[in-house]
Formats: sequence, structure tokens, C-alpha cells
Amino acid sequence: MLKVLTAGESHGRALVGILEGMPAGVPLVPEDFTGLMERRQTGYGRGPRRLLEPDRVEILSGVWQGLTIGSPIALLIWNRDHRFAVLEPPPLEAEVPAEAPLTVPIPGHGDLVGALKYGFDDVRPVRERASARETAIRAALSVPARRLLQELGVEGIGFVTALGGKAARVPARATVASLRASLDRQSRWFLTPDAKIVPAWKRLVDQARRRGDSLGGVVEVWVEGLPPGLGSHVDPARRLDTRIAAALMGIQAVRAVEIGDGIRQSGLPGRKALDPIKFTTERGWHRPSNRAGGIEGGMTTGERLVVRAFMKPIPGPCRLPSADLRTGRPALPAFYRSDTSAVDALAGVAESVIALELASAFLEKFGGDTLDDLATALETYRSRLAKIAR
Ligand code: EPS
Repeated sequence: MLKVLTAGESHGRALVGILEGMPAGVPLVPEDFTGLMERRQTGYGRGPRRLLEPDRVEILSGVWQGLTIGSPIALLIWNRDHRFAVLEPPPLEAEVPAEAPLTVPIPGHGDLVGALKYGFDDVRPVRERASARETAIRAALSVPARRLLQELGVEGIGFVTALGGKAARVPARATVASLRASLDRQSRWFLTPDAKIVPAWKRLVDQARRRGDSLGGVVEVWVEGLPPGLGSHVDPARRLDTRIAAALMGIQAVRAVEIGDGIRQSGLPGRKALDPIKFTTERGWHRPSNRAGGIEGGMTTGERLVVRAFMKPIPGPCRLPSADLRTGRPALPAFYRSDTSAVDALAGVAESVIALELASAFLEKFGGDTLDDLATALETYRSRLAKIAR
């Protein structure tokens, strides 16, 4: 089982993260982080902050000569734009100008409840930690997990399927590989396989930005190469769908999660909503359709994993009516630099938290102190499954 812990405020000195539970022998070099870190920062509708932050990941521990060593992996990303000088030593603190208190909570944000709960009359400490800037280090922590999955033949991809209520078309016969190729070709503005939707989405973002508004959307993550049986039906906490849903809901601004055609399934009769089972010598046990999105009984079926995460519009730019914490009088939140849409970033972050859950599920089922031990146990299991019904 993997344990993940992050710390850091959006404008604090740095973001740090620890990943515990990785086996030894997983290849990991600093370059493995670059593509994901860049992808998480791009996307049409992001604010200027991304131009300030190179998001270069430093590996502090747990890796030796390009391989994990089984001990906790500690990662660090320095914040260039750091103004939240909480615990800085005096000389540095003196150089950082004091920020005016933020006493008007942003509606739709954690500001008000966090300030009430933790006893602040300045919402800054809440806003700083609630910020989705934290996803930079969470995504970074997924990189060792992604490398482990790659070594086991598992590949995933996250992409945007709706923005501001306007849905993209996903090719019916797409695979992770074909989606990756099409996203690589057209990833300049949005991570979507539907090039035709891009001008309309850009227009929506431009209009929202001009009127001081923001947009939410939907991302989808597909993962292929999973064996049947990750997760378990025996206990609610061991169900893989429980864990995937919790991991996705744990991303800032995500308000709902769907597995496979879950929402549609709820409105269909069972004969149309469920997947038949088939056995052939070429494919073994499988399902010709995949309405379940690759999970039944809280376990992977071996079909493609398909999950969706739904993001609300970012509260920052909207400046809805609020009230001052000191007086209770009506007030508008102060202008606060923000993204107009971060749905594109969500694609990479959703992919990351799912990679962490899947790697964790592999380790739980197959154990192993080294990648080789894990791969051998997986091979043995696959041969056992191949014998069934032969
Ligand atoms: C965020 C607000 C913006 C985003 C930030 C998340 O930052 P700032 O207030 O500094 O302009 O750009 O996201 C990132 C910096 C990032 O790397 O993802 C928020 O309030 O959640």
C-alpha cells in the first residue's frame, strides 16, 4: 500500500511530498517528471502564475543510481512566487512585504468554513492551503507510481471531455495509445481528442474571463493493461471504486465522479445497462461491452478502466456577494489573481491520483519488496487465470 503526504502553501516557500511504500528497483530519473509537470501547467484559461513557476521537481530521497530503493521518496518543488512567509527566518521575512489581511471570504471557496473552524479572522491561511497549487506536488508524487505501472504494462491517459457545459466527441474506437497520439498532435490549448471543439471552448473561456467569471468541466481517465481482480468485494474500504472515487473527490474543485456509464446506467433497464460475459481462447474471459467502466464488485474486470471527474467553476474570479468577517456587513471579496478554467490541468491530476491508487492496489495484491518480485507474482497470477475454463 502506498501512503501519500503533501505539505506546502500556494505562495509558501515550497511544496513537499512524501511517497511511502514503493518497492525497490523502479526506474526513476528527474526527466520522468518533466512532461507531466509541463502538462499540468498548460491549458487555455490558466492565469499568469504558471509563467512564474518552472515546477522543477527535486528528488530528495528514496532513489539511488536511477532506481527506487524501497524507502520513502521525498520530493520538493520551490515556489518562485512566495509571499506567504509563515515560518521564514527573520532576514528573509524582512524582505517579504506583509500582505493585507483578507477578511472577505470568497463564496464557493473553503475560505469561510476554514476560517471559522480554525479560528482565523484573515482567510489567507485557508486559501493558501486549499489552493490547487498543491496538485503540483501530488502529481509529482504519482510519477514513481506511473513508472511502476508502465513496467507492468499498464498505460493511462486523462483528457477533457466537456468545458463550460459543451461536450467534446470522443472517437468510438479510440484506445489509450490512439488518444495519446491525437492529444500529442493538438495539445496546444486543450487536452482533448476533439479538435473541432477547440475554437468554441476558447471562445467560452475568453467570454468568461472578460466578464470576471470562470468555467468548470469534465475530464475522463482511461487505463488499459490492468489484470482482473485489483481491489476487493469483501470490504467496502477495499473496493477499488471506493478508493478511486475518494482520490478524485480529493482534488480541489471536483464535485462528482462517475465510473463507466454509471449515470446512464441508473436510468436504463438492467438488460441494457449491464455487460454480458464471454470467453474466447484468444481473449480469455472478457466483456464485449464496457458499461461498467472496468470495475465490478469493487474489482478491476480486466477491461479498460473509464472514470470521469466533474469540476465546478473556480470561485476566485466570480466575486459573488459575501460579507466581512470582522463586521458581518455585506462586502465583495478583494480581487484575487486566479485561473479562468483549470479543467485541462485536472486531466493530468486525475490521471495522477488514479495512478497512485492503481499502483497501491497492485502492491496490495501482489506485494514484493522489489519490482521484480511484484512482476513475478503478477505473472504467476496471470498464468493461473489462463488455466481457468481451458
Ligand atoms: C489557484 C490560484 C492560482 C492558480 C493556482 C491555483 O494561483 P495564483 O493565486 O498564484 O495566481 O494558478 O494554481 C497553480 C499555481 C498551479 O500551479 O496549479 C488556487 O487558488 O487554487
